[in-house]
Amino acid sequence: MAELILHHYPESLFSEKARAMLGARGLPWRSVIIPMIMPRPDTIPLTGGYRRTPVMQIGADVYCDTALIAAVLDDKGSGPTFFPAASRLAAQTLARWVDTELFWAAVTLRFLPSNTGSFFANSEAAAAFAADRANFSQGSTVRRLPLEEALPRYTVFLAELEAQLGDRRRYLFGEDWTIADFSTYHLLWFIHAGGAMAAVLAAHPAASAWYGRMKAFGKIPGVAMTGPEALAVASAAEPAPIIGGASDLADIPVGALVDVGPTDYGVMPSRGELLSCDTASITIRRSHERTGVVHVHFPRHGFGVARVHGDNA
Ligand SMILES: N[C@@H](CCC(=O)N[C@@H](CS)C(=O)NCC(=O)O)C(=O)O
Repeated sequence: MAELILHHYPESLFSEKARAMLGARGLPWRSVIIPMIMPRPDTIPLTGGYRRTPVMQIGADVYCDTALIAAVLDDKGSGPTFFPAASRLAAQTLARWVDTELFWAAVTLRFLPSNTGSFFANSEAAAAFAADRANFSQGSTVRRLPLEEALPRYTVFLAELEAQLGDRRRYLFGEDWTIADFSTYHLLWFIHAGGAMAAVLAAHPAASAWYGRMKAFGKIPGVAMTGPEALAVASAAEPAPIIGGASDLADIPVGALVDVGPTDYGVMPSRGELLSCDTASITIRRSHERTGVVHVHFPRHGFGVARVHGDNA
């Protein structure tokens, strides 16, 4: 199997979700640390525009968004599936709610002045981050949560988590993990990384014990690789063939030039030739002088496809 290359940065919560999934399944991985803010000259050639973190690369295939990364990792390594048949819908739906709704509570809580901890090296870094994220937020369709909404959203969730785990089960849906454990874990990791809310978690013993078990998965490091080395890997590889690629979009056929991007925030799209679009994923083909031809894959849920016409092509 070609190496699993994660493009990420240490402070990124969705990267922590990917790192924990890799660790849980016992998978060796390569670690490309990207800057916390733009520019990212060794990442954008791979994605063609998408700028959210993390992305996972396997040879000349690039997987955007941890929802898709989870699906790709699920048949690799060892251990229980992230999507057990008995609780698949519940686990996926909880994971999505946590990744999109509880996420905004986590952002508010993590960036409280008392909870920012060592996130920023100095005030210049904080100002540069704010400017970068203002840019990132352009075109966003979501609302930032004020503290009076964010705090109860989290504490109510934590109380329910405690109740769910109260029968001494190991994971949210029983003795084996599901995708919901990894989504929930990375949110708690982010909120509690700042230290100021430690007492809130400590007051929930079952959730704390579960959190400790999950955190161990995120501690297994990848082997360092540089961005240029990762681009060279893409350049030397061929993308995995797309079998029976079809488009379920009424007005956009396979072969069309399209922009694909998130529909909620960080909406910067990637441009390429549509290879397939179905309920599992969207795939485009694109090329760059530093990567050769790559296939870039996105989840279907939460992403939009727009045809690029004439003058915009
Ligand atoms: N749904 C996405 C969310 C990714 C996301 O929001 N990542 C944050 C960092 S944790 C991000 O992209 N921030 C802006 C950036 O890194 O440029 C996923 O599951 O991967």
